[in-house]
Amino acid sequence: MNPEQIRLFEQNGYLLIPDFNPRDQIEIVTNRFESLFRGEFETGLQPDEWNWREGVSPPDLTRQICNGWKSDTAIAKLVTNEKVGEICALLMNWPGARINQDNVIWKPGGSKPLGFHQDDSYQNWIEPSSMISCWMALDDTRKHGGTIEYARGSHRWPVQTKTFTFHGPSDYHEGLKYSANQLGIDTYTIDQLEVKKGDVVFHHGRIWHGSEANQLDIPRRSVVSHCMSSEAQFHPENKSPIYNRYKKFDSLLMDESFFPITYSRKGYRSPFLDEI
Ligand SMILES: O=C(O)CCC(=O)C(=O)O
Repeated sequence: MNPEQIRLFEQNGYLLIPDFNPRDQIEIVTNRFESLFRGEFETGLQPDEWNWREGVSPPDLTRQICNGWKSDTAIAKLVTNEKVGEICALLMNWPGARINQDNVIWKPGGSKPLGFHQDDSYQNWIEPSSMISCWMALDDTRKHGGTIEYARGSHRWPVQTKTFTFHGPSDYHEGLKYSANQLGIDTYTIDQLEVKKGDVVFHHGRIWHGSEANQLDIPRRSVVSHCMSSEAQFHPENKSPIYNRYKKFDSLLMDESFFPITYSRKGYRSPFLDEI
């Protein structure tokens, strides 16, 4: 990381780093997609969220799994990479980084969009309630192929508490337009990224982002490592209906088994990660 990269992240709210993940690792991960979405889990554990199931869910919806790292060691190696944690901590000025959750996303040709949102709108169950994410391309991406889009600089807008349809909305920019209107912002720029497989994009938890329908006949797959501060704790009152399952009765501390520390400036990393 050099000062120019940090400046770009601060200015735009996202930072592209080309050729980050090796091609052989990507191939192993993409080869797991079909079995994962069929419900065949290498580790024997179901992911925390599984929003698309073969033979059950509409074929034109984007397929998403959250916390695939618990179900598959190839996903785990990608999302818990120490370097990812280090860059997240550096860009957010945190003492370290830990996994909040991951996403495994598969947009086959013809699939519907994912609605624009700010990741931090969903983070009121943690303190500090902010995230940074490493979005990892597993395919080359193109305009009209459902690539990731960012509203440049919108990480400086406040967190929107109203939420909008995420899977297959009729207007995937609805939330962004609503917020801009509330804030009196007339113009903004949307960057539709055309990246290569292996490239990654670090994005701020407050940047507005989403992706268009995939109008091409090639898939667009990605894995996202969503990170929070290594010192994040559960919020004393607000709850996540899914992730507060992992909160102990008498403590706000997060257990590393479920929210592993991938990097810390002190040199600590959850030891089990290097045994995966
Ligand atoms: O990959 C996409 O289309 C959306 C990803 C996303 O919402 C995220 O990384 O937070």
